[in-house]
Amino acid sequence: MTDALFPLDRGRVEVAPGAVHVPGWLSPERRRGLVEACRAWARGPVPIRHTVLPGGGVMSVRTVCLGWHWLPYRYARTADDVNGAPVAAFPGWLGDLGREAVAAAYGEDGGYRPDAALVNFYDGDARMGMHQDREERSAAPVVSLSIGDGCLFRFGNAQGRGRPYTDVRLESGDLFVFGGPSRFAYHGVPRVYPGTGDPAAGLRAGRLNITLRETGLSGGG
Ligand code: MD3
Ligand code: FE
Repeated sequence: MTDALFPLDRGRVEVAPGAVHVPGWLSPERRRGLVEACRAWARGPVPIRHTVLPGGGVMSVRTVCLGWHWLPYRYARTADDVNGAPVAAFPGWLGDLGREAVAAAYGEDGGYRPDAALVNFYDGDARMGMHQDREERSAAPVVSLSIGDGCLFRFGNAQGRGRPYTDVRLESGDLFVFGGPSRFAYHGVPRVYPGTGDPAAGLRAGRLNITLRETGLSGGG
């Protein structure tokens, strides 16, 4: 089929039902703006940190949250595992970007109203093990935006951490939307490729990933 008949198909790859990859979706200007915003969010009110897991493990990724603070394994309005401060507000413009992203992936935004963002920073050695995102009380999609160094993203299945999985390389500017049957699939980042980034975006090294979520929570959680 041609792009003239199906303009929405341009550059979209449906990796699994409901899991849509749109390479290079973020314009260079938007990448720069998001890097600037992430720098400000990383400073506070809750500083970006390595999450400590209940068993004592320390995540290699550094994370800062907006709207709701994620800690293992719940959301809260205050960063109870960092400095106790109220989490920064979820900006309206980021919700608008999330709706635009869902529309780019699925052809319509489905009334998407994200209320939480997790900003993950990966240095060259950081990894994220296979996991499910299950703390949300909503089946709405997760929107993922990547900036900086490329990585290997492993998209698995909803039954367990193991095979079958699909390996996808994510690059600076890529959008991924995970909805429908893909929403509760296991996924992870087994490696980052240092030096493959996007200096024009304002990141000298490392990888940023911003995920938007609907928590389905209200009030103080
Ligand atoms: C599929 N982040 O923050 S983004 C996470 O690149 C997380 O930092 C990774 O996994 C990162 O939880 C992967 C892609 C992603 C995010 C959330 C998902 C894929 C997902 C939720 C459900 C299914
Ligand atoms: Fe995840």
